[in-house]
Amino acid sequence: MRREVEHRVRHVRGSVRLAFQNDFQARMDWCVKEYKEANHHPVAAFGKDRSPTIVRLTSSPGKRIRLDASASRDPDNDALSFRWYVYPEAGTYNGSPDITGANEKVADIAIPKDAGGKQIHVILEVQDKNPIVSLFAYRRVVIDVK
Ligand SMILES: [Ca+2]
Repeated sequence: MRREVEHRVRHVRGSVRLAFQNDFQARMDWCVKEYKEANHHPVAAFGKDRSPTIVRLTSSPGKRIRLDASASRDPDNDALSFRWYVYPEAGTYNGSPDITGANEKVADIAIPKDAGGKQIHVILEVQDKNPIVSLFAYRRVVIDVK
């Protein structure tokens, strides 16, 4: 089973692969260790919203939108790192909107002037810095540009 899982994850790219492998290790730890000895997922917040739901925003070309994940937390009190990136395959805008502070808990995205009528998907990735194994949490922000 483990061999099959490892074979499959080779086909998944980048941090998603790491997230998957680390989830697997963390679940093994949950089976055999006390709560306080295992790592648990961070919670990615957008504004005050700590739910797992997709965030829906509306904006206009040329505007900037504040992306604030500072209410994110970790049940083990691990330090957190943050990454914001555009997921172009999911949206309808083909360019690369500029994100200032893409590796900070608070960032902002510039809505391109040619993005009118398009949809931009932004992913927030929160990673904990647990010494046992690092775990990830994600939020998706969907911006409809009028
Ligand atoms: Ca943790």
